[in-house]
Amino acid sequence: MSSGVPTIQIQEATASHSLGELGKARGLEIGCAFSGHADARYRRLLAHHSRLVVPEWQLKPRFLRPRRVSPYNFGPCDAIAGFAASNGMAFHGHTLFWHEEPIRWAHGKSFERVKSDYGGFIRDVMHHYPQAVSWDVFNEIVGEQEPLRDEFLISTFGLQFIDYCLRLARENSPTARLVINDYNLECSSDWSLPKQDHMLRLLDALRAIDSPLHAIGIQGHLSSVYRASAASTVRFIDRIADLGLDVFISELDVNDSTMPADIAVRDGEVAAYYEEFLTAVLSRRSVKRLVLWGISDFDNWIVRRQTQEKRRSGKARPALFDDQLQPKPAFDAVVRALESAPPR
Ligand code: 9MR
Repeated sequence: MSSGVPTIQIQEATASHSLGELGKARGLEIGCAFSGHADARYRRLLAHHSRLVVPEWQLKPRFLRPRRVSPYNFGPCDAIAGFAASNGMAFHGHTLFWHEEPIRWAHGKSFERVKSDYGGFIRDVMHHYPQAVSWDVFNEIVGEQEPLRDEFLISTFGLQFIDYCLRLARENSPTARLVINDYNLECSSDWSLPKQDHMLRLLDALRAIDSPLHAIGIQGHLSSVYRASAASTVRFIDRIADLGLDVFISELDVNDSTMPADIAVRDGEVAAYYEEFLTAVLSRRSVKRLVLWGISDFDNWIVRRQTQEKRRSGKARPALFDDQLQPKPAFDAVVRALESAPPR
């Protein structure tokens, strides 16, 4: 991608199609989450396929500043942003708010206090990464059972807080695309279905007060236990598009926890899952970005056993490339889905 990238050897999987180029030809931005892993071959693989980098955890509020008195820990994320820049890749800010790793020191009791503490945090972080083309201003604020997640700032200050952060984000980066990102929006289980409505209700409310927002991130952690519904996701995407918003498939992977142990069968099922889901959602022109939550099994949160899904057997094989960085059937499946996507 950049002139600094060494020549790629034939046996390296990177010599094949570039997902980033395939996507670009269709107006679709292809990105990958990145842990900052130092391996040079892995970095080349990422640089070859991805046009956008998302730090996997190094930009999360509690990682950046666990205590009020802590200095900002920008170093690890700076290294990832530097990798992106030196390879001509864009950088996405994930995330300014996350219930799972909150910064309690910014949980003021009064809204004025929240504005100064949480608002100050948002300002500092956005000023540190002016190159970010987009921000997950909020990650995971909609509930399955309840319209908004029961989290201190959200349940205390509600829409006022969400609107405040979005406006502040726009003020600090007028050109960045602002995103609300969430999981299970693609899930077909009965218990998860209300989540789509909860998101649409939130979007209606934000629209009524003219909050700045550009896209909804549908994470797309496709599970073998709780199957995704491509059809329901497409209907949901259309409703988001009706509101004038873009959609990012923002954290795509396939959790193979209950798939057969036989590797060929498992890889085939993983590939089919990617292909079915992607072919359906990419048929919608409002889907403008696709981010893989790890391009390879070599460095992957599911392989690292950071998920809650219990494994029935075998080592996880959730990504497009294996732990030797060789392409799997899932890679060809994603290529086919990209090739069949209409231009946008
Ligand atoms: O993949 C990420 C993992 O390495 C981190 O340990 C974890 C906690 O910071 O977050 C994971 O990424 C999550 C993302 O930020 C939000 N959606 C769910 C992702 C998987 O848990």
